Amino acid sequence: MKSLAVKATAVLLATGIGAGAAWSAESLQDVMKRRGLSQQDLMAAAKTYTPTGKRDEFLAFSSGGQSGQILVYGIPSMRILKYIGVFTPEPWQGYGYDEESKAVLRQGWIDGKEITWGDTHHPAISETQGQYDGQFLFINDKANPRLAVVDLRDFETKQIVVNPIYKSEHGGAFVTPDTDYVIEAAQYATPLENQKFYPLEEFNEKYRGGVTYWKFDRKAGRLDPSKSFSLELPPYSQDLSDAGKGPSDGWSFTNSFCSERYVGGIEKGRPPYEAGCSAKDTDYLHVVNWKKAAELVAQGKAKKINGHDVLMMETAVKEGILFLIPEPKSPHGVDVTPDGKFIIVAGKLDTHVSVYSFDKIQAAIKAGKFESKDPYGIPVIGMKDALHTQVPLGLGPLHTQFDAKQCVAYTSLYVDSQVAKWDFCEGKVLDKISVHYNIGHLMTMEGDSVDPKGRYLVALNKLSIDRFNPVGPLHPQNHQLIDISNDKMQLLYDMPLPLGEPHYVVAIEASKLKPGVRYKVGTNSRTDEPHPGKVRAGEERIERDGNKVTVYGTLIRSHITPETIEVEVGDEVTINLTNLERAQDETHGFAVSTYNVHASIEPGKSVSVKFKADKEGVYPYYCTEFCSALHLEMQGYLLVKPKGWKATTKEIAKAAYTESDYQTTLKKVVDTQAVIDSVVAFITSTNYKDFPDVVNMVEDATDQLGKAADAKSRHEAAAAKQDWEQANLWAEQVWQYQVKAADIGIRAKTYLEQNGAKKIQ
Ligand code: RUQ
Ligand code: CUA
Repeated sequence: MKSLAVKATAVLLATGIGAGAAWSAESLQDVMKRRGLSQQDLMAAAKTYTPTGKRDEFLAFSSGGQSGQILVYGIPSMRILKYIGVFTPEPWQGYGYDEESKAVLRQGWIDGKEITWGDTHHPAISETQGQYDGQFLFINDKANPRLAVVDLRDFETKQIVVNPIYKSEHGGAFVTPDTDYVIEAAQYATPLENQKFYPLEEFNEKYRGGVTYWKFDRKAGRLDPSKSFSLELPPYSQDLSDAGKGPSDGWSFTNSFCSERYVGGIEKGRPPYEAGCSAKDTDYLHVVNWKKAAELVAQGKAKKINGHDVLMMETAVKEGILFLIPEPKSPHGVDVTPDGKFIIVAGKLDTHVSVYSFDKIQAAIKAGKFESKDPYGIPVIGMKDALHTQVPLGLGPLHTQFDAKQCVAYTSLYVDSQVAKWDFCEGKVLDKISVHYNIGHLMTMEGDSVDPKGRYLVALNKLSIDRFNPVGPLHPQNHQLIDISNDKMQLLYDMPLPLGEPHYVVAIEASKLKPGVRYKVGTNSRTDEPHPGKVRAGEERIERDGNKVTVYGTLIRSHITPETIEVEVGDEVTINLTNLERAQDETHGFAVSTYNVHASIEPGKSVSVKFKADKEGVYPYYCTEFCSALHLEMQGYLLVKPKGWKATTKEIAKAAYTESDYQTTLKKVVDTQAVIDSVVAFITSTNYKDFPDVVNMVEDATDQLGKAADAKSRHEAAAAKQDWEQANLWAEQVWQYQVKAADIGIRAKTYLEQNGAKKIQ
């Protein structure tokens, strides 16, 4: 070891590289000195560094803010694993460039208009009995009131729904403990009827807020608009929401700001919104019995607005399912404790967090003890009758998350740029840590479920100012990882995120996720149904019906079938493609020059791309993923011919191959077969059948080799006729099949060696 290091140093010095710094001989102390690292830094590094091949304990799903996407990263390594296209196109995954995903994005068009961005805020993982179950993910779009469903079996967006009565929303997505409903609350009040104008002078009478309960059909994996409903609410700028759990299951809680119902108009000399909307010392927490609301809707007590069931305030008040409680002051987050007993409201413009007791709220409701009614007749429960305690935490408290330890909560302090650790049972502060800078949300592991896992906290900071190398006036966002396993919090890591303001993040134990590695052959991944354009090997074809040309093609290393598509100018072309691979991670891409279509086709998936061949010419198409050594050769031509073009009698030019070329190729085939035989001997000498991944690879390899027989008879027939061009090329094709089989076989062999396969003979 030492002599190697010495040698390496000698080489470096001799070549003049790194003169003066003997890199390879550095000790840990040397590195600490050179990089200016403290013992504390080393500790942080040891807690986050994840060596090659090792995986993370938790996966985080982060809102991608204005990108309309979701980011997936690992904790504690903070390595980004995926961007999921949700409300906006994502080219790598073909999202928005193939027909199946376009159909999902089209669900999110509003009033017939395509919306090409989203303001994603709050992701939520589906729950079973209040525990994250790792099956589905929901996220909202504030600007264009929409909600999306992502299936965590393949991390793909399956559905987008548009809220039928709002023009913006913020308080979503929050799930009820069994994911019966996904909650989405409005933000800026507007008339609920679509495309209806009322002047601002009629704000109090005609403008409304609300909260929507989207019914989730878990079996279908989709939201069911026909069974979803909303509750009409006053124009109080509803903000965040949370669902009750345990004793408070069946209830939901929604904050508000600007319950002043102030209408600005600075250009007309009126004081601005910010002054008028924060003038009062309190706003209202909305307390809703959603279980009872659902029953009332089922009994036909809702009114249809824009074809959607809306339970009007009048009905809600009469039926006793809607209450208000004052809360200080322009509050932001509302978070139900894991035991479901308390509701924590963070003050934003007030230094306190207010801890409301669900028991006390229920007692007041039972006793009919209300301090007043709001202008819409909604009973108001006195603050002191509902409060458990109030704790002064600091400036700008926004959001709260929970620890695995009883009664321990963490609240973000936006103005102070700190995280406060505190006890919500006793009402006392335990610790504080500074973050950089202006923290918005914060997130602990499964920290909004009934069973938080503790361990780590991520601070989602709005500003990063000087934390990273400057990249122009627009700075990255900063997710800071904090160790919360001890009494004192320790800052571990800064992760810059180069995507629009990431609002909220949720993190789940990685072991709870069970994503697939391939689809059943011929699956439309966006509907989970068999794809009408799917074909198996040997069934590829091109059909014409009038000016409609439909291609039924396949992809497998390293060719696209068909390799030529001939159409006429003006034809409407649909290309269906099925990836026939079984091996893990053998994705092929598909693109046609200048027609703006792209697809990512994972093993088993079928997709289609569609375009009008409106330009005469020659357009290469090819695979866009580096899928094998012959990836670049995974190509073909779309020939767009002028109308009435007569086929040429000329043949494609031949290459001058000789008999000796043919013999050389045959020798290559024999040598390669020897390699394959030795790999096969190794694999079959082990218990490889215990490794499903290897079984799949072996099947793929056998498939490839199986095709060689046909190529072999072709080269032998050509050789008999002394057609050395055909003989040599078909022999080459035999070799291509062998190379692919050997490639997969070697992957399988490596996999077995690395995963402890046992010899069985
Ligand atoms: S919000 S920084 Cu959109 Cu969740 Cu609070
Ligand atoms: Cu398939 Cu590259």
